[in-house]
Amino acid sequence: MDNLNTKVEHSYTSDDIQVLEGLEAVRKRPGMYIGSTASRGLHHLVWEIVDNAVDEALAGFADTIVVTLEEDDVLSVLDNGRGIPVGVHRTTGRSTVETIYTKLHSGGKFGGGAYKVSGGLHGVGASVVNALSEWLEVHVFKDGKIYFQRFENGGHVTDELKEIGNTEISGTKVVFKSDPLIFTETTHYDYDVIRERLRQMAYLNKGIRIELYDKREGSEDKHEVYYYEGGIKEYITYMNRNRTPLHEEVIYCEGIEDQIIAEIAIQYNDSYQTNLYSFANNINTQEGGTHEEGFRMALTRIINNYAKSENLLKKDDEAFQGEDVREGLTAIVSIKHPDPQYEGQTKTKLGNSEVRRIVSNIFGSQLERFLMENPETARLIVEKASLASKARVAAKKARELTRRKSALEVSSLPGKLADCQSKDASESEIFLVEGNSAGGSAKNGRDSRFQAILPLRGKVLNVEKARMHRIFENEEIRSMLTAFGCGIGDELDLEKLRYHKIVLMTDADVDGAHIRTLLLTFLFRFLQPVIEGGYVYFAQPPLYKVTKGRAVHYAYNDAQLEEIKKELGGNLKIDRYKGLGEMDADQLWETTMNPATRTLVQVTIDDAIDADHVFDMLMGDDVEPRREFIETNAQYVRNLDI
Ligand code: TSJ
Repeated sequence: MDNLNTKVEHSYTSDDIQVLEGLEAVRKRPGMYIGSTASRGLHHLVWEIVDNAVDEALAGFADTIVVTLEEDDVLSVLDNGRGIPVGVHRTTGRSTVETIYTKLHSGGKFGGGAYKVSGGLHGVGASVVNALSEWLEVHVFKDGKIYFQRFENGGHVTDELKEIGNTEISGTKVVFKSDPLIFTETTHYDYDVIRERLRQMAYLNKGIRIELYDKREGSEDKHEVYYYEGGIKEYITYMNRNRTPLHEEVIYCEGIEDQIIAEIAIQYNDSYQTNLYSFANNINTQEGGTHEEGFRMALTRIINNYAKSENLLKKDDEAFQGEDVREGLTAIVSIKHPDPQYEGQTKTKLGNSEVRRIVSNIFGSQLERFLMENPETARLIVEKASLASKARVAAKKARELTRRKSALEVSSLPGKLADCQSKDASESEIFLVEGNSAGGSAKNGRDSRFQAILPLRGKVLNVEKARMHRIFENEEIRSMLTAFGCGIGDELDLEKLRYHKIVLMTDADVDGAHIRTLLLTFLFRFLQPVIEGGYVYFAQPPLYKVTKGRAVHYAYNDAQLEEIKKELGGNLKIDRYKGLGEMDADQLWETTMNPATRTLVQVTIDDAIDADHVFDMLMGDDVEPRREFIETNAQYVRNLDI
């Protein structure tokens, strides 16, 4: 009993000695009970006491908990519940209050069958707090009376539970001062740490009001009140506060089966991350476990079923994988279990196997119903999963291609490439030209010292537009990658890029816009640094040829055409170019390729997220946004290089 101060006058029975031996064990090895004796362990004392009050609220007998940081590192917790029973405890012959505070692991085993949520990870019992306190006082407000008991020096009873007055309220108040002999590093409570945890507790336990007061000197009387009628539903809104949700309403499901309460709340946002948090008995299960597994299973199953039954999956689309339906998802899975089992490295993985099925059933059936009743939201979710699925397949192909990169590297330059003489990338340009006839003009018209031409067959590309993985089987794409020489994906190396100007030279018609879109899409997804490096340009071929006698003028847009018409008066021959192929080599050089007279528009992307958005839109099944993009892609266009 070396650690126990025995100055308290009291005659011990054999029971007492047993009791004190229990508490002594806690003082000898506090780390075994509260993890550490540093700040973290100190705060565990607070969670422990608060958990008891939360249990009373969860049992339906309290709705308010008040936590107060007092002077001299004293902490108090008050609830408005029934008050701890004050009668004599059957097995100990002592009051229940005294029993809870002096018997190890007595938590949950008194008072008869109340639903108890604490006693989980750090639910070590009020007796542990008592054992590690310099002093601890309990007030019980019950049946019009106030009862009081005080413990000192690690759990020594100073006197038995006594009635000390009358009251109109009911509840339990615990005040304690942690023992500086144990918490040698610090006994100072961190307001922010306590505030964060109490807010989380309020989110996780809907309808409970939790107040926090800081009465310490210099604390400016800080004060918080947390109360969330919607519980984790509101938690999701809070978590997504800086994101853009895909649907307004948070999807919330709850149920109880075999005494296990499950609550799930989800909302999708326009990002690509997954934020999944799970809790068991208000403890964050960072390593996941059976409740998360049940959730994931149901989410994947229900969204796939829904997509299939509503014919939202095309017939050769593969089923969504888990990661597809979790992209952009913020989710909370919270369960309450009378006997939770924890596993894993940090004992934060829920192990109870029955929970898998229970969460899956509760969430699955309610999500299914939600999707049926909210087809608009359901459609958005399925579309999001569909894009994620396509991106996953494409990324896989890209990785495979990267692995075969060496094969690509050694392979000689593509036969269709008319390369330039210069080996200096900084002065070299490559024109990606749609169609063979335009390719011919470009080859003949170019300055071969620094201009390379790669003709692409647009039709082939066009047909495959929605199938990213086919793109890597596509000869045209492979030719481009070989010509660029910089690799792709993780292994992309701009140092190896063979041309510092990649010029997309396409017709000014719908087909041209399509191939341009497709090329951009491909570049966005797989060669983003090349765009960001400012290496990608659009050529600007003229739309009109205006001939007056022997003089030829070119107009690049309708406004210019009007100007030229005004300037030159009547008797003009105006030809509208339908494609690059209508120009001969000299015209193409003069109007579009000659650095002295041409206009190039540099393509830039401010950030990858915007680019992804554009990609999604381009790759989506909706024709309309894709068309709009083509019309307004000047948004992504910055410098003019004239
Ligand atoms: F345990 C504790 F001391 F840490 C603690 C317990 C601390 C605080 C702040 C509150 C509580 C607590 C315990 N609040 N409310 C209760 N309720 C009971 O202990 C209780 C009351 C009545 C009955 C009953 O069956 O009538 C059963 C119980 C468990």
